[in-house]
Amino acid sequence: MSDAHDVSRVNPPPRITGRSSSHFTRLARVFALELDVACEFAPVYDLASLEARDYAGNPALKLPVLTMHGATVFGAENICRVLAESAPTPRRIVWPEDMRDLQVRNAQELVWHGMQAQVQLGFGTQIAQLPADSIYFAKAAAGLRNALQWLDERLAAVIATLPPRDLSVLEVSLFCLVEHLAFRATVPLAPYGRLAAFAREFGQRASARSTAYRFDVPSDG
Ligand SMILES: N[C@@H](CCC(=O)N[C@@H](CS)C(=O)NCC(=O)O)C(=O)O
Repeated sequence: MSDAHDVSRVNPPPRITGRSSSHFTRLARVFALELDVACEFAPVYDLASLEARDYAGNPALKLPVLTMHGATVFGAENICRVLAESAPTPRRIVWPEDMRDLQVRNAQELVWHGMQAQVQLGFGTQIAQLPADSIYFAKAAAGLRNALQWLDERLAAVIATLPPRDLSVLEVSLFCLVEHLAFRATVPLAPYGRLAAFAREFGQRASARSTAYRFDVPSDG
C-alpha cells in the first residue's frame, strides 16, 4: 500500500452527502466551491430510507451532511459555517446575523420558509404521491406563493442593503430556491420576474453552473 493511499485513509477529504436535485444540498455545494474547499460528493438515491446510516448518520434523516476531519455536520447553514472556517483564503461572507435591517431578516426567513415548503410539496406530492389537494399541501403552496410575491416585490431594496461581500447566505439560498422552483415545479415561477432575473444573474457564477440540478442515477455494479 502506498504512502499516498495511507494519507487519504487517515485524513480523507471533506465529503458532502446529499442529492444533486436538492436545494439545501446545493447551498452547501455552492459555498464549498466559492470558498475553494474541495469536497467529495456522496449522492443519496433513496429518500424513503429510514436508516440514519443512509444519511451519513443524520438522525433526522435529512440532507445535506458534511463529513470532515472525523466530524459530522448536519444542516446546510451549519455546513456553510464550517466550510468558511476551513477556507484557504478568508472571504467576506454576510451571515444571517450580520443583517441588521428587519426587512432583510424577514427576507431570509421567507427564503428558509420557501425552501422548507418546497421540501414539503416535493416530498409529499411527488415522491410520496399524496393528494396535492389536501389542505396540508394547499396551504403550503399558498404560503410559498405569498412568500415569493413578498420577496419579488422587495428584492431590489433587500439586496441593496447588504454590505460589500464575496458571498451571502441570503443570495445563495434565494438562488437555490428560485432555481429549484423551475426544476421541481410546485408553484409557477412566471409571476416572479424579478426573482427569475436575480437567479439568471447569480446563475452565471461557476459555482452555480457546476451544481445545476439533476437527478442522481446510481451506476451499475
Ligand atoms: N434544516 C435542514 C433541512 C434539509 C432538508 O429539508 N433537506 C431535504 C432535501 S432538500 C431532505 O432531507 N428531504 C428529505 C425529507 O424531508 O425526508 C437543512 O438546513 O439542511
